[in-house]
Amino acid sequence: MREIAPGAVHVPGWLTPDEQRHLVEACRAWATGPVPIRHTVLPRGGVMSVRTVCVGWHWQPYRYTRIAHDVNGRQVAEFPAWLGELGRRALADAYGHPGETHEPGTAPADAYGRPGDTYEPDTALINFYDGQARMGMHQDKDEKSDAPVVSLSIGDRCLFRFGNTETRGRPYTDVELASGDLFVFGGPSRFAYHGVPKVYPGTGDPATGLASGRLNITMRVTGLR
Ligand code: MD3
Ligand code: FE
Repeated sequence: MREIAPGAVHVPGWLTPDEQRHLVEACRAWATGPVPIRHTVLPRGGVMSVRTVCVGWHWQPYRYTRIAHDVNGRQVAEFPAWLGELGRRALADAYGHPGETHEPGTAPADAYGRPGDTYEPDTALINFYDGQARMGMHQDKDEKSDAPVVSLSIGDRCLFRFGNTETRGRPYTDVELASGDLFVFGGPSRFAYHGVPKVYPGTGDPATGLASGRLNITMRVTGLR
């Protein structure tokens, strides 16, 4: 466990192999529909190199809707209760369990005094990276809530770049993310720039169910209803 910046906690190897297989299976099912996985088209005509499918709420740049107007006009799959529980467990493990005592000043400064208890993510964005896919430095600002983001990585390793809240550029910290890693971004890290400059093909274990590529699942609270 490593705190990269205040509220940004990396927990390597958090998911068990069974949990990774279960998530891969769930993502594979969501990728087929009701709204199939696709390359998101940006408002100015660019096409993202990652492929994305959403549950709970559909993200398109730069808003959340229930209906995937930019794909097939269908409503996205419902956000499953089991995924919310995984999110609460992730927050509790990254930020400390209820009743656990912290050294003064080590608990992140956010609304989660008993971390995880009240966290209710209502959307997950599932990104699939082939060997060429990248994600440029960006902030996630379409959510109307400052609740933490929970990120789970499965498959090939990648280079993850975690920046600052002011600019796309330096200072940033580069971290390698591997299959099973958990990353939580809350408090002052919630609105930091971040991106994925590189994936390392052939570094994943096919036993996860992913023969190649990288899967990233992020849970968020949209603040919408
Ligand atoms: C920090 N995904 O979906 S995960 C994204 O690996 C996104 O697919 C990358 O950036 C991926 O928006 C990075 C880590 C991550 C995700 C969301 C964040 C870091 C974040 C939101 C706020 C701050
Ligand atoms: Fe992001």
